[in-house]
Amino acid sequence: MKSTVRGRFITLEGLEGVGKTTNRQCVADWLAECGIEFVVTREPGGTPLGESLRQLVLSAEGQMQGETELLLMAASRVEHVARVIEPALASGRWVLCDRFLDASIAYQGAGRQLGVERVAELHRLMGVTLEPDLTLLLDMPVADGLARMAQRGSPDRIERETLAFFERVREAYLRCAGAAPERVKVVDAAQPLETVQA
Ligand code: Z5A
Repeated sequence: MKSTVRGRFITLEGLEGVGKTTNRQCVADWLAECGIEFVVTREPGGTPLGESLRQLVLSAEGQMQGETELLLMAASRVEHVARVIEPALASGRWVLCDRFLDASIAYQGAGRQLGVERVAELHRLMGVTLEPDLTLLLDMPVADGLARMAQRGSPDRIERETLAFFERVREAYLRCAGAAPERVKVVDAAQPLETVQA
């Protein structure tokens, strides 16, 4: 009997405006050219409940406790892993995901200053132990990413955060890359798009 080879899990990470969505399409095109079956998805989101949670967490008016924000991100992730990511990988399809746990480490752990270890521990308690096989971290100076975003429509609740918040997020992402260099590959996202994609 033919056994199914487990798919690979690829994530895209980085600050707003670094080009995750743009480059996700490039990776998807490359996988298709290679004849690999894959699923494209995102966080928060990726399931009907996850998309509702995304709407709630990004568009809420006024203040939200950092812990509440973390729990909503994590709730979306639990559903996503169980209903979309794990089944796809088990059936041999690759998964290309716009943001995953590293985003909670960076935004809630460092940006909101809830503590990186606390975020990791919460996920362990919930049984989210899945790690990407490859993470493409698109990195560029915070101000440049925000300038790209300024050309877009009105910012969501998190996009309205301070420069200091985003600097903490960027530093945390770079620390993740330093701690797991075989998994997390840093791409200089300030370069022209063709260079980034190459
Ligand atoms: N969040 C969190 O806090 N905790 C978590 O656990 C998770 C998420 C999972 C939603 O994420 C928010 O949720 C996000 C983090 C938080 N909050 N914020 N703020 P998202 O991924 O959906 O939203 P985003 O980060 O704001 O992504 P985005 O707005 O779609 O940006 P992007 O995908 O990185 O960039 P893009 O849309 O591909 O490109 C932006 C523009 O730059 C566009 O006009 C491109 O044509 C242009 N671009 C791209 N690359 C280049 C190059 N190389 N040169 C020139 N111009 C370029």
